[in-house]
Amino acid sequence: MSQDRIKDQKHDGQPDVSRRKFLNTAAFAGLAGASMTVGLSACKQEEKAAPAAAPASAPAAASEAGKYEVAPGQLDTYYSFSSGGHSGNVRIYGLPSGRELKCIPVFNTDCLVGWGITNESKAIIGTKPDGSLKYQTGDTHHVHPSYTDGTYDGKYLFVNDKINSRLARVRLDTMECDKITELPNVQGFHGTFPDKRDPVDASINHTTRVFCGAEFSIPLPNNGHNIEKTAEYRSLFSCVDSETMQVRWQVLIDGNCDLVATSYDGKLAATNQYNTEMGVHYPEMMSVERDACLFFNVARIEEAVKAGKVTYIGDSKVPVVDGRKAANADPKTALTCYVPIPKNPHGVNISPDGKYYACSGKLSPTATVIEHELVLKWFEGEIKEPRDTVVAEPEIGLGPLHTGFDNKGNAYTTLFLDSQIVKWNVEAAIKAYKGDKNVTVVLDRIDVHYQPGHGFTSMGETKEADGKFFISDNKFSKDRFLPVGPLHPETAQMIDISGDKMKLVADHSVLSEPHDSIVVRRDIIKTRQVYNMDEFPNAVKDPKDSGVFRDGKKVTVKLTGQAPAYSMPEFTVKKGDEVTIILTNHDKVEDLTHGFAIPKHDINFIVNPQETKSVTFKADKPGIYWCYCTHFCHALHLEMRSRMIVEL
Ligand code: K7E
Ligand code: CUA
Ligand code: CA
Repeated sequence: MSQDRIKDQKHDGQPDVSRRKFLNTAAFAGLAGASMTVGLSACKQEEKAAPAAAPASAPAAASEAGKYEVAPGQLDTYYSFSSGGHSGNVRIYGLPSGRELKCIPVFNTDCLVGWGITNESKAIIGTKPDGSLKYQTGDTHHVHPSYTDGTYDGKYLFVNDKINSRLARVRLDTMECDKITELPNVQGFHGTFPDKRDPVDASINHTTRVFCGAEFSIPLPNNGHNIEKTAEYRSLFSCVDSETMQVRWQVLIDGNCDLVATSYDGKLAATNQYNTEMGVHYPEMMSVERDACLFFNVARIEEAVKAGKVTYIGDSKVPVVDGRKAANADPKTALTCYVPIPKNPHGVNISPDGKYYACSGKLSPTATVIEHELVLKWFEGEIKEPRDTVVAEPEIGLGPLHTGFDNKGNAYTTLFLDSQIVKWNVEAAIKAYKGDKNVTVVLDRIDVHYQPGHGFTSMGETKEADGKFFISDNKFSKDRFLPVGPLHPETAQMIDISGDKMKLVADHSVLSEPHDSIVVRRDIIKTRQVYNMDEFPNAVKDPKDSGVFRDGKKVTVKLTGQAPAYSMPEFTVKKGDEVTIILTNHDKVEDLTHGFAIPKHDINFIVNPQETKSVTFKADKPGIYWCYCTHFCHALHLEMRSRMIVEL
């Protein structure tokens, strides 16, 4: 694959017409073994009947070009919130323009704002006993905002960290992370989704739970014992309280979790499982023809927790219920339902009408459609086999991963191996599954550039799906942008899905390496322009309160900033002091941020209007240090300084 990549690389600005050979499907067929070959040929037959692919990198017609333009001074109609992958952050860009708006540091450190440097951010990320950060890395895949009654309420955004098994919450009024929770006994925390309303208390119609799937199975507890008993490795599915961010409960399961979806009535959470084999090496993980989509009956799980039918793992105080297959054979009492799905499925997404889950085959060219009502009926004992909840399984193309929906009953699935987006109709697929030969299931295909991972539609994960845009988050961009060395950006390609045919209308470059995004109507997001000084218990409310306050070796320096000066032009500490600087920004003007950097002490952070931040460090180098404002704020920005004197 890497050789192909080098061979195909072009630096002459010409589109590479052979681009679809880039990751050629034959290589993947070899990897996936016999069953993939079956899948391949099956799909090739279907391909003939399907509408032809759009021409390679067809530019939008000239008359169309202005249609998607956001003119200078105009604002975008959507926010896109995007995970940063192993950058550990969350990004925000505007749509349709693709304008980059912000990077929110979450699990990473970021000296733009001082994330991981200020005491306040360190307390959120978590520290070791010596005050240093417990973790400095993260891998964000899935971002989802809080819901009220099936649509976004603009309150929070939740995002996972796959590396260190943490869930973070971002406040949407300030677009800053305010809490991080580590999940006990979990490795490879991948999919996450908040509930869309409270399933237990019908009077509550907003997000109260955030569900978290663990991808990797481990010995439980993972303490050095039972390392070779790989058949006993297990995963946990966790539920976190959206307000307290405490882990409420966990479910012990067979197989693994990958992505997570929640139903609109709050009754079920779902996760796709690619490793029902519970294999340790990938050939084992591909050994069975069907894996599963696993459903959790939220109300029953919470009843079991209440009734004390729980265990505890290791030192964890989180109650764990048994969701393994053998313990849940009787549907009428089952906490979990394992619906068989071909093969190593990836992605589970629910349609905006709340009726269907789509689970893509990844190594099977199919998407499996499961009906929500039928899963509920299985839990009532009215349906015998979990597989009988499947109402369609259309062949859609090679390497299907994630599905977005419009408001007309159509699904749009990313095809990683085909480098395409396929549009298919859900009701038509259901009819075809029942034997109707006169329906057209696959309505359109379009090439994307290249190898799409996630795909999502505007408002498509809410009941307000509007069918305007589909964004294809492609894993490879190769020749689409100016070359910037061996590490390429990714492409978020914007496709207009409002008509019968999909239209590729923009290539947005995105920094490596987003996994998932959501497209949110701008009227839902209500941000604050400035902070409220009263919210910071340590605020230096009056410049007259500034000063150096000593308590033995501990020194607190209270400062305010107002363009173009800090309240103290200089301050003195002694060598060996542990210095805490508290800085309050007294400017009230929107967008008037100040910075504070201390040379040779590795200190760098900002304070936004009316905000207070603090840092603590050791003053161990005698001398003078010009603390200066890093953030351009005023004509006298360069003059905005304070002299720190560290006496011998
Ligand atoms: Cu498909 Cu983390 Cu959603 Cu990446 S996962 S593509
Ligand atoms: Cu204050 Cu620049
Ligand atoms: Ca498998």
